[in-house]
Amino acid sequence: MRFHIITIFPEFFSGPFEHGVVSRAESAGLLAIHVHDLRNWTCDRHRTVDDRPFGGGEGMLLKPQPVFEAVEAVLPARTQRQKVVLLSAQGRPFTQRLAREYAALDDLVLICGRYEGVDERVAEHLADDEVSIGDFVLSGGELAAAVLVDSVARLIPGVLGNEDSSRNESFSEESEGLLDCPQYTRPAEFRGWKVPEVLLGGNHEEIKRWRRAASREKTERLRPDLIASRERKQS
Ligand code: 9D3
Repeated sequence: MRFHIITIFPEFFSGPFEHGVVSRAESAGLLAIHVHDLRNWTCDRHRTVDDRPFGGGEGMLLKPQPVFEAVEAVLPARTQRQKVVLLSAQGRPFTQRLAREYAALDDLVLICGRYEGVDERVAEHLADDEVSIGDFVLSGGELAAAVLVDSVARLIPGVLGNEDSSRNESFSEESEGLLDCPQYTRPAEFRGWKVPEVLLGGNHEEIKRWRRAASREKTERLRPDLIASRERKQS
């Protein structure tokens, strides 16, 4: 699978993908990451990528022409296995489901928003999806693109060492929409805090029951929204 990142800060991406899972997958030829400088598709002497919003308002917007030409250069024609995604604060929430969908593609083009935003014609007529990584304000789409690449890359068959990508699916079904249970390693007592007794014994039925209850308790406490969505799915 090929990732293409369109950005005004290409240097940003020399760090995040040099380590760990993504770097190993790239060396193994399972994926490629191509970073493109949006300014390569500007026409003026100052290599201008932004302009003022019609109707007035604070700040600047990414203008459409360099973004359209960059995407058209990277994907001259678009197949069903190629997608263009605009990363923006107004996008639809990125989820594991979307990560799984993207992991099946040949090419994924990521447009990193900047300034106060991007001319809406990019979302309307160029991008297949407009995606946000959460309800908080970033300074631009670059960090969001790095997050998205990491989460999609680890789902590409072969990347995690598990050839059948179904393991991820069975995992998410096994977990039944709950958070992972609390886990502990040695020592059995640290600064007076003891590891739950049941985990030290070898009763695997009892451990399984404890883990399920602990998952549920932690999910209720930290992610009540997940409990509510599970209950909606059951009824
Ligand atoms: C604070 C400025 N804004 C309100 C007037 C809107 C705004 C514009 C541009 C907020 C953020 C940004 C830049 N963010 C992104 O490009 C972005 C983003 C994000 O901010 N949060 C979560 N996911 C993403 S993906 C791209």
